[in-house]
Amino acid sequence: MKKIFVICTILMFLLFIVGCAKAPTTEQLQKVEEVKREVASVPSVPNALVITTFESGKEEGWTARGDNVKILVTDKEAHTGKYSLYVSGRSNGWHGAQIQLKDILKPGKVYSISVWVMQKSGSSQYLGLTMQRKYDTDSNTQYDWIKHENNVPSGKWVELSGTYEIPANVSILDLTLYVEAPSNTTLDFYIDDLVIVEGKTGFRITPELYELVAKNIK
Ligand SMILES: [Ca+2]
Repeated sequence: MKKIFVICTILMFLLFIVGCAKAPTTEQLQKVEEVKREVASVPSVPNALVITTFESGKEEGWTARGDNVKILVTDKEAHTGKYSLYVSGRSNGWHGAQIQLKDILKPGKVYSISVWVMQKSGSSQYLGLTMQRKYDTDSNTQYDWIKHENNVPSGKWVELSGTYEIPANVSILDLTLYVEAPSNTTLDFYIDDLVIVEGKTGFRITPELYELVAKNIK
């Protein structure tokens, strides 16, 4: 139980420090450094670099992907807490929501990424988590699938997760993580609880864990 409490305390810290950040600015990177120093003293806690829960009421670094696409922090649905990010106005498979990671992730490292998605179309849908990347060694922009799920049921939060490895000795020109719905160009969907940790062992936010954290805040 003590271990769980320590993890929750650190997670609470992460939720407030990193989760409230906006774009990956110098200010955010400084906050990330603060978080890294904090978690370094607890080896069992994953080395979280990015957490977005939308509980700040802001987009937390996410932007719309595609012309006329809209993103909105909403309290109509949430995987945990009160808020999630609602994506609408899509007109292409690759349209969706994205977050820029080029100043946060580093060459020669492997990362585990977890995000939760939900759609309410009334039928199962195909949703994907993809990395748009360009290294100095790439002649063109590349698109790496991290996790694509064919059957995301209507009305149910589903985790998209996987690992992403960046070669050593490259310069990162672009590294944009995004959620898309490749086969349904007009699908609206919701996103919540992105967590990126260094290493191959993933970390996910669950409603149970969130509740535990919420109790510790009081
Ligand atoms: Ca949330």
